[in-house]
Amino acid sequence: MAGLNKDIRNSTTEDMNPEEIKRELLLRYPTKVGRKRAKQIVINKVDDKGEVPEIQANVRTIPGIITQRGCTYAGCKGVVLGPTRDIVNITHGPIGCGFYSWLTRRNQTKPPGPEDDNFMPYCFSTDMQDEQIIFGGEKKLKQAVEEAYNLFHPKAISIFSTCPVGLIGDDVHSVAREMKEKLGINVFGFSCEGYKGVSQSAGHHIANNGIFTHVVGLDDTVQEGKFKINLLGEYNIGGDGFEIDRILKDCGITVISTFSGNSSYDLFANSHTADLNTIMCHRSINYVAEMMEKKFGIPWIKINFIGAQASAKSLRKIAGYFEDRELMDQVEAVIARELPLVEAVRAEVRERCQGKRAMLFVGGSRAHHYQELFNEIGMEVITSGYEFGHRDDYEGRRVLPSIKVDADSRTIEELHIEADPARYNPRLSMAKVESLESKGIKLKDYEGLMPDLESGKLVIDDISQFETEKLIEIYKPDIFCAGIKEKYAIQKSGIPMKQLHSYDSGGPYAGFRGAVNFYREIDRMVNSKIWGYVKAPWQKNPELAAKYAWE
Ligand code: CFM
Repeated sequence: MAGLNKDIRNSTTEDMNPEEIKRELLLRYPTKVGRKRAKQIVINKVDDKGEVPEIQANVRTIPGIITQRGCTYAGCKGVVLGPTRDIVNITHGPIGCGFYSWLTRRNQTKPPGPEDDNFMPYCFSTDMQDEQIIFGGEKKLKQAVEEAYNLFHPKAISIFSTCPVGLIGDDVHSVAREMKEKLGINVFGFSCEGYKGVSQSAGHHIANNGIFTHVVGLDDTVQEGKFKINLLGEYNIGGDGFEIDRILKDCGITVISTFSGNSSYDLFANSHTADLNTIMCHRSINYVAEMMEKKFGIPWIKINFIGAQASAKSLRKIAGYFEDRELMDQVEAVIARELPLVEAVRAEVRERCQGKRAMLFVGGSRAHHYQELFNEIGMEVITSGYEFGHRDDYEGRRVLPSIKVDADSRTIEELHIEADPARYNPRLSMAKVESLESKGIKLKDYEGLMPDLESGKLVIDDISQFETEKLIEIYKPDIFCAGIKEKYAIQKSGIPMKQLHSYDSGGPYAGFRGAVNFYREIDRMVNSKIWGYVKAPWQKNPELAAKYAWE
């Protein structure tokens, strides 16, 4: 416990010095490692212009540190493409990669009818063996694609590369081209080998590039609906997407496609006919929004349906974008209809949760979004951070020009996109853009996590297991939010732990009904007496006493 004086541990957060806590976290590391981590552990400071300090992010995890990050394959196959029900997603690799990325993320789907395909209950893999690793796996991959086609006759098949595929040099793209020709359906591959980037974030980018190149824009059918949007970066974890769809539908807003919760191949193909892209999770999907804007002229705005107030704000923002009186009235009517129940539960729960403290370390967007929900029930977020967010997710998109492109980011292709000669249709004139901005509707903008977190709070990127345990010891939070890798170690220390990736078995937490679910769940967790019993009686009051013989 060198360096940590007793007073820190026994005091409350108010009189804890964040500098001292940061020093304590770094103390155990070798000097060089400590220097590196110091750039990723930042004391937040928000000035009146909303400027925040720089944090280092999206860099390699230091070897030897236990990170909570996932791999590039996970980001591509598991996160972005996985929730699409009618593409046969084949993992080209050893069986473990496919098996452990199968249905663990709780992304739900609902095919419109019994005739519609849903391949989610299946796990497709080439199950690579030594023979393929040594002599090449393309032959087995072709067989797998053909077998899947013969069994299911899907609209599309996609191939995901795992680490060995890149190491042995299998060309998944040429296999995809060949099979596309042979079978007459869309077949496309992803070079998303696990090692390709520093985290799953690289996989998001690769997935965005692939889906944009191979699917978006294939179907020009104009759908009915006055206000047509895409919902980007919403993955229907625990049914979040269903709740958002319910609200949008009641407002009279048509969702052309969601990327990619509850999505289908045809919806992606038609998504370029929407008039607005709304982004929930900026980290995983901003590339698609940018490319759609360049190619088809569709503007994008950031929205957030986590939190009742945030949901109301997002609906108003969408209505504001369309500048339509009727839509604005309908949005207000929906908000007025939904809020009374939310408010009633919030008031009840707030009484019991007020002043309690949460720590949030999740992915690349939820560590930010969920602060709203905690604040609504009077809880304070005391430290927060992403596993794999980039600087823009922390500090806001204004820092984009100053982000250095390092060797690790260069391994991921930046597509060169130009306006589509026939289909580019800028939805907004310059005058309209200005009028929207004057009303506070900023296009292509994301503020990031740090401006919304109080000054003086620690922001930690790619938190390690050691740092997690240390922080828990120091802060003794009332709840810790992260994922399955952290869950049991935290619970063993007597702190309730809520998974904000899979939601444990709960959800939805988005939208208005989701907010009610979340308030109740957190209330149950932070006010449960069970955590007081984690220490066995003999750990608290030893029953055996003894004396040395000579005493
Ligand atoms: Fe976006 Fe996600 Fe997240 Fe993410 Fe994820 Fe997830 Fe997440 Mo887990 S796409 S960045 S790669 S909001 S799987 S649904 S919960 S880490 S904060």
